[in-house]
Amino acid sequence: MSKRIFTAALTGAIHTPSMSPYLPITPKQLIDEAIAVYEAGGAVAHLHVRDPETGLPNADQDIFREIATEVRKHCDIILCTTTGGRLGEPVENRVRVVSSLKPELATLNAGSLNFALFHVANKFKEWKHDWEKEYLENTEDFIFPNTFKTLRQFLEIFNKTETKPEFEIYDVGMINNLAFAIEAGYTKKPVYLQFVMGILGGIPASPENLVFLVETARKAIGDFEFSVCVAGKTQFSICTQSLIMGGHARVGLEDNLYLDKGILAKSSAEQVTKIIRIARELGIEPASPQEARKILGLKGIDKVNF
Ligand code: KMH
Ligand code: ZN
Repeated sequence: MSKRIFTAALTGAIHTPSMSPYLPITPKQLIDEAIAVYEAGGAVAHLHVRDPETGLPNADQDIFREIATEVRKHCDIILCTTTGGRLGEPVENRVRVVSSLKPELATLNAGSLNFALFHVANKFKEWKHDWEKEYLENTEDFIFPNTFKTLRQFLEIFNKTETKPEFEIYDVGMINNLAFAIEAGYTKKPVYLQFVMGILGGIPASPENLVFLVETARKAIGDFEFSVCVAGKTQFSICTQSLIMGGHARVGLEDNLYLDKGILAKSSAEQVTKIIRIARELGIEPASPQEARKILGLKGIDKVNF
């Protein structure tokens, strides 16, 4: 039986509170979501934090710690903390969560891109908070900075804390960046890649492009574990393709607010339940957090600092 890792990205920094009443904002909501994802069969919860009053994504270390500590009391789900943070968060703030919590797994964005969400702003008429419209519109001119220097400096910290990087690959050239980082000795194989498809500014989400990404990475890197996440409505179909290709899958409200056409997901756990139902039809079972730790070669929950 082939076991795969199902990750849920709980809240992210892309969607804003006006887009869905179900987007988790407060520490309590994020804690409940992580536990619900575990109960639905998810092995990993990808975590961003937000200001509990305004919903603005931030990098508040106390909130990260509160959530991680509380989730750990209830279950052994792997927490994959973001080092992407809010769009526009200074680079040093983004990586602080790795130094302080020493998580088993954290994202590491493998290249820079014009991370664009401005085209989404005009789909909404009413905003709950002042910041939302401008936050989205400003991305017309926003470069999400992940230079070679950032890559090197972040990896020095990851190596110290024995945190496994989940390399976020938004476009094919970023595979090259990662191959360079391995060659230069910044990080060691086997690496774990998250192909992020469908962000404006990155690679479009299509079956052909996923094949292209995986094949390019095989040539440049050799062996690796990979997962796929998709912004928007092809989330479930491309995640299914990833499973068929031997990969893992990430769902969650960070990437897609819907469960089906026109139906908002009430939680990331609902999306986890759906993708696991599809997986089982294909003879694929979800890996438990302990099995996921083995697959990814993680240091173990006893070595985190929370
Ligand atoms: N917040 C976005 C800029 C990550 O978590 O590292 C990208 C992101 C990736 O969410
Ligand atoms: Zn994220």
